[in-house]
Amino acid sequence: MKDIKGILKRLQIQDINPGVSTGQDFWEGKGKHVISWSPVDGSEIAQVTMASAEDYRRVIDCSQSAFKVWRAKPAPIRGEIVRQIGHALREYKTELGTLVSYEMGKSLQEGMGEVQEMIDICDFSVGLSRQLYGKTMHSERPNHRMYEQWHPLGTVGIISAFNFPVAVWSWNAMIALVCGNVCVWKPSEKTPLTALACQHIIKRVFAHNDIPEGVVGLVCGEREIGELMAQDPKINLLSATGSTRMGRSVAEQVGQRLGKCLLELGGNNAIIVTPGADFSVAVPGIVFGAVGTAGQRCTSTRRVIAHESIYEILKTQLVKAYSQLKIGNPLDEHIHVGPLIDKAAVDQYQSTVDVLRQKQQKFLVEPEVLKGDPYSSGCYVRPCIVEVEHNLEIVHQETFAPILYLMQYTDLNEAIAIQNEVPQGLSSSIFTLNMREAEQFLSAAGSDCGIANVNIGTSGAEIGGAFGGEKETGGGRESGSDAWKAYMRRQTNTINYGHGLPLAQGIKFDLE
Ligand code: UN1
Repeated sequence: MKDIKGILKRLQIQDINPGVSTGQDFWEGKGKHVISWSPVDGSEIAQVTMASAEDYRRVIDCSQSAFKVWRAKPAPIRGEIVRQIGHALREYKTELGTLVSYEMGKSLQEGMGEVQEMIDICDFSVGLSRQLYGKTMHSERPNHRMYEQWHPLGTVGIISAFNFPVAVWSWNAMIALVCGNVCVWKPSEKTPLTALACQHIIKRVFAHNDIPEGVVGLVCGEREIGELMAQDPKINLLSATGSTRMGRSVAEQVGQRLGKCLLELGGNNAIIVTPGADFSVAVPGIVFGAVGTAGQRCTSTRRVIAHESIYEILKTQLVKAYSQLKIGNPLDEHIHVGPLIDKAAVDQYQSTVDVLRQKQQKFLVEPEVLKGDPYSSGCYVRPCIVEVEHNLEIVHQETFAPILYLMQYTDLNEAIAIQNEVPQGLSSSIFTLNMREAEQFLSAAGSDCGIANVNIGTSGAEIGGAFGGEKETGGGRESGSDAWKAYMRRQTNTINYGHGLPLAQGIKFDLE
């Protein structure tokens, strides 16, 4: 067992922690005391005092004045601060990665991977700070110059989910910061300690660089804080990650005030396995996608659509691979699958299993809620595989658990139609060595998802690409490519350096 106490100490986590911060300043929220329980062993890790509405307003007001200072700093100088944040994260990678694993339950490998993802986005953002390019255009009028430039929006609110308790915040925050915004983070109430640990790690960077309070705020809080954010016109962009239900409520409230939001919601990701697939790549790709993070990624593989000619053999190989899975304490490096986040998640797993049984679907690997040592937290389940009819309602819903649906197809058009028939549209893959099949899958008539891969699984995207999906996934794009544009406002500028006033579209307007 890792030295959790020592790690908490190095990350400045105490028994009871002030859950509100504007940077270097931390204070006790007047909301509830919330206990963070580890799903790994069921023990209480520490407590956090959550923000009240008043605490929230204090953070927002502070962010508003900080914005005036922060936006005046040249973007590459803002990039330098982010470079130092990336450096601080490198120093604490082991500690933070371990806490992610202990508080959230994902494997230590994946906990470290999550911190690596934060470091990567810092590096990306540093480069970006010198590349916030606008276009120039040729004006139709003589002696005129036209161009567009990008300005920061103001305060960016970030609501993050338990499954990526720190990385998704950093995708948003680091890009928002180099763009000249300030940010306010409401982490999941299930994983407040990893968020607090981040704030402690980066506060040193603020201290060394005389950064004003309010540039990076943290409000550990419950659902009501998220609602305040959604309704608050002082939040210029609200980036929210979580369930489709949460996203719909955020979008409605933000829409009511004609504000901006960026949504990264549920997925129901499928992998198509074609007759010519390389099984040595496809099988581990499917298994990692389905059981990684115990099936609690928004990119987790939930459906496998396999060609009838290879269906039986794929089935056998998947069942064999599942028999080798080691389920247990995620801090042990040999373990593949840790616990679900809490008992409510286990109940959801169980109720989906019940529906599947009621509908007489056939389990190939039986589901089970694991009991006894080392599963005494009550949060461990066995990843299962079930053969299903593709159009069942339950199959079209996202269950955040390691339940893999297996189905057959006859021709690729049918497989693509099955892949696209769900309301979510985040990630998708095809395993094929046939170029025509791959290109058909990637064409406009192919996958309707924001992410479409060939010969890799649905999860584990790199930060360099734009991340997000269509339909009920919410349409937002975060992280790499030109996702930064969502964090800025575009301004078109036309400058007349001549002596006359020619009008566009040749309109004449002569006075006299
Ligand atoms: C999420 O599950 O919310 O592509 C994000 C992946 C990770 C991010 C997942 N890089 O699986």
